Amino acid sequence: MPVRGAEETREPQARKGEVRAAGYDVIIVGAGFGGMYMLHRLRELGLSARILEAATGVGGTWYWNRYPGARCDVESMQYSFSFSPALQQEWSWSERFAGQPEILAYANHVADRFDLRRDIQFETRVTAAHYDEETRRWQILTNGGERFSAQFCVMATGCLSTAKLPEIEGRDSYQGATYHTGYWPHEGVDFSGQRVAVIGTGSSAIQAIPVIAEQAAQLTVFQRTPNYSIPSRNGPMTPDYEGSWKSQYDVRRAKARTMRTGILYDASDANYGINDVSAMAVSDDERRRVYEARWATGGTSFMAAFNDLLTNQESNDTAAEFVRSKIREIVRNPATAEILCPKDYPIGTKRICVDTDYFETYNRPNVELVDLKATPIEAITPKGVRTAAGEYEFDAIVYATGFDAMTGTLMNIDIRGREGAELREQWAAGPQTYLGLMSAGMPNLFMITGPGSPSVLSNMIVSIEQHVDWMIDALAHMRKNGLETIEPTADAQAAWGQHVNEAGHRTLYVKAASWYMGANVAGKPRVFMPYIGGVGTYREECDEVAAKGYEGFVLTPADARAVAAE
Ligand code: NA7
Repeated sequence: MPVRGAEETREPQARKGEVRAAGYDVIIVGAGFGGMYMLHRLRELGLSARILEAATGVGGTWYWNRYPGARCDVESMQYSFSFSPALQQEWSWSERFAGQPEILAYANHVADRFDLRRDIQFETRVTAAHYDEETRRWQILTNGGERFSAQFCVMATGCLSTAKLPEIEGRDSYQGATYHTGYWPHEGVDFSGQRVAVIGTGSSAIQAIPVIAEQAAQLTVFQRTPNYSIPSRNGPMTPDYEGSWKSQYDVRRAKARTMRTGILYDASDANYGINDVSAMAVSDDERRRVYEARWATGGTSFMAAFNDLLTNQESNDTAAEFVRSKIREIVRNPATAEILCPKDYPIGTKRICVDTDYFETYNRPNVELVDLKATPIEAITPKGVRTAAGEYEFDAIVYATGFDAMTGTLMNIDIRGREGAELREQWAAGPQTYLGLMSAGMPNLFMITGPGSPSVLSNMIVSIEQHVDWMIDALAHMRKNGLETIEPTADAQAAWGQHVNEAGHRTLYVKAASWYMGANVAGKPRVFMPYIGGVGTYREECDEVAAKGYEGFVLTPADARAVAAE
């Protein structure tokens, strides 16, 4: 059966004794930006689709990550959908970098504006997806025991959606309140008058710490690895800035899609804020001037100060040293400043952080920093945290300890393809994908921003739109040509995996024990999971594959079974 239209029957024939599953052309897992855009485009194509979403609302990562200070580090004018000219004109952002509540409001606006909710089933967690070779359909199971059947299954499950608590002895014995930044209570938390611990100093902690410090009586930060962080210089959106984007959105969005990260760091600059010069090609004074200017502008554009910061150790050292000099300038206590200075991995190889008053917060009298390298945590106790230096008592512990990134959520679903082969087993040594879009042996199972695509190294919304558009084109092609299944060949997948790996190893990224490398989860294979080739290059690679008749994929005609059966 080819890709069917909405007008055709939805219900697959139930086999004898089998509970009949609700049938769709496509089941989408997740109602974040990826899932919502996919649903919208599928409707345009005339396919029936349903989103299954564990949360009570849309927004994905912005639904869950409600910790104080949560904010996007891509500018709002760019961290937004481009597919609808009307949407991008009518929505107004209040700040240069929007906070979580505003991004969640935007996600809800998108859901309402495109009437998406009627095809979203909330509070429904997908626990299994099994491919039935006989019917050539995915059988999808949920935590509520519901069953769905679909010709296609799209995993829009996000890259950072499985929060990770640290494996510390005695964690469950603690009697105070505990929170994880990735599962923050909807009603918020009032830390007034409390002694609060924050464990972890990644992006989430760096955003949360200055805000919690203002409220709590005492804040103690437990740091294992210091992070490089650049001030965001966030501020209110100005009518001029908004107007300059809205009047040139088409041109600017088109350009952004060709950039390495999918972001224009400075839309008014001839080179879009990328300084295409080696850090070693300029004098010490000039280099310092460039870094000072980037520091003053703020945000992740700091890493575009020179063109080899992520490939040349010597160049990287100059940027790292500049940031350390800033930390030493800002933090008044020299011993605390030294603990906050990252020294043992290149800048940018763990995700560069962007903050508002992070280092300044350590000048507050109610904030203390504990260096876990010097005094490791021995246990969580009923009253607090015990390190090699003694016990600290707290009213609340905030775990800002990150995620089982990029693969965790997919590996938690029991996904089985042809001959019952399990994704978990196939990915045991690291994720195996072709273009980060599909995995061999899993026909008609797509991943939005899967491992092996630029994903977390890019503006996620740019990457989401590109993936969804590619998938929609593939489905339209299948429909037009009477094709029923699509899946990558093992050879194409292996070659892509090698390409992703080689690209990663040409950079300094592989020198850091980061979540990009799976290093934050015990036993997880150390593989550089995202594709560093760049959003623009990657788009060309995907388009070329499609132009060559979906090179590296096997597409099966609807009547192949009849032929095979004869
Ligand atoms: P991250 O960036 O993974 O940060 C987690 C932090 O928690 C990091 O500082 C870790 O130290 C620390 N951590 C983890 N386990 C422990 C234990 N057992 N003891 C002490 N400290 C620990 O997660 P975030 O949520 O901040 O950010 C994730 C992404 O979300 C971010 O990059 C943005 O893309 C949005 P470590 O570095 O492992 O020594």
